[in-house]
Amino acid sequence: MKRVLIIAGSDSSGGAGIQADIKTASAIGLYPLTVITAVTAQNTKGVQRIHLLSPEDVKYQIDAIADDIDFDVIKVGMLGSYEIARKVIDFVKTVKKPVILDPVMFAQSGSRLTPEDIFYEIMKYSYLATPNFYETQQLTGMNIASLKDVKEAAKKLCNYAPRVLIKCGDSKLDYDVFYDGYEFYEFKIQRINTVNSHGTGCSLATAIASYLALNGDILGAVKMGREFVFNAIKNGIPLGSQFGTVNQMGELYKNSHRFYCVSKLNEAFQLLKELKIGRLLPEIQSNLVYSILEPAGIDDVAGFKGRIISMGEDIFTPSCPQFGGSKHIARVLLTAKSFFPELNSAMALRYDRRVVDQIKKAGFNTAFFDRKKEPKEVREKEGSSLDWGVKVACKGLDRYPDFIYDEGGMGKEPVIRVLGKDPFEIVEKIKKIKVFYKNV
Ligand code: PXL
Repeated sequence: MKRVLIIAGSDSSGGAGIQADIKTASAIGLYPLTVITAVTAQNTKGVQRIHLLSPEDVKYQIDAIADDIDFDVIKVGMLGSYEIARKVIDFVKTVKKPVILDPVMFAQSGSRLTPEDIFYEIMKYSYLATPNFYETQQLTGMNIASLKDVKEAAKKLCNYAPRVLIKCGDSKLDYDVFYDGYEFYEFKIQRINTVNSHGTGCSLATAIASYLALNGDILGAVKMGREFVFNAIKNGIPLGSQFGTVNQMGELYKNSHRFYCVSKLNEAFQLLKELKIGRLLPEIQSNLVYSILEPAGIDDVAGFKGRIISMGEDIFTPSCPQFGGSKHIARVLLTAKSFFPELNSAMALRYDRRVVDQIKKAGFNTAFFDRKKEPKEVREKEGSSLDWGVKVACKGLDRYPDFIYDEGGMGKEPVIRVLGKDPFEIVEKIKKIKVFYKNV
């Protein structure tokens, strides 16, 4: 496992600083070693207090690591004072490991965290510096108004650092600029409308350091780091009363859930195949879906694209399960899940009144909606019909329904929908009621 040595300050709100660095490195798969320079007391409203550790405290932490533990890359964030920077510079000029320097001057709230003249010297020992727009203006003394100005600033900064990534997300400009002393690379900024962006700068520098350690390619590391931060912003967490924080773990958890859902759907589908339930599928065919735990929409629900289809008693599917693979039954699930968050899986079956009677008799919890009562405006709005029906069926229930059925309507086949916490619960329920279809 690659290791990143992080030299940075602590942020009590957990969003930026060393907390962001640790989460970022861990999410990417590196082991974080930490040297803490300062303890800040802050929340989503601002920084209340900054306590700098003594230069000796910082040196002791550096020596403790350097004396015993190997690492692959260094990330430097908040330094706090010239004296602390001195200790860090004395260290980084002796090690032959790439240093990713985030020249942190201000917190997002505007509080000053480090005087800027510290950075000219440490930039010389860095592999890459990652100033944001304001830090770039401070460091160059320029008033930057265009992409051309950014490039000029990059050239100026490369009198100190060998490479720079100038982050323009907090300006009106549309591109971040990477300059390696030879060529410029422009990266289009994809903005997300959110207040939960605390921690982006720290996370980006650590992500770049981490990918550099893994791949050894700085341009690739910059690209991957930017994508990492984009996802962290996309998964941001509303926190406190003002600026929430990015979520470095969000995509990792989502992806591991996604993998889990797909493999479990495959397993459950094999069990369904063995049940020989071809004759239980509706005319419109069926689907079996499985949602991640906190879905944002149908793209977070896995299903079989092209549906599950029947031939005699057998069932088939033309595709592997994939996210966004189902439209109808995924929507049914998401609406039911808004009432009963424990529901994660659903499947459609052929309707027969006698089957429904037997399901009820067997003690299952059933719910019903009547398409004849569907309001005109719902009927006229494409795709809203099932949403309405499932809401009607779930409203007022104190436990989730095992089955939601309707008796059809103009051009709509009646359907029984099986619901459960996971696809295996669906398989078990179908196993129990399969015999009811034989009796009709
Ligand atoms: O994002 C810059 C930063 C770095 N380090 C610490 C911080 C912040 C911003 O708030 O608090 C400790």
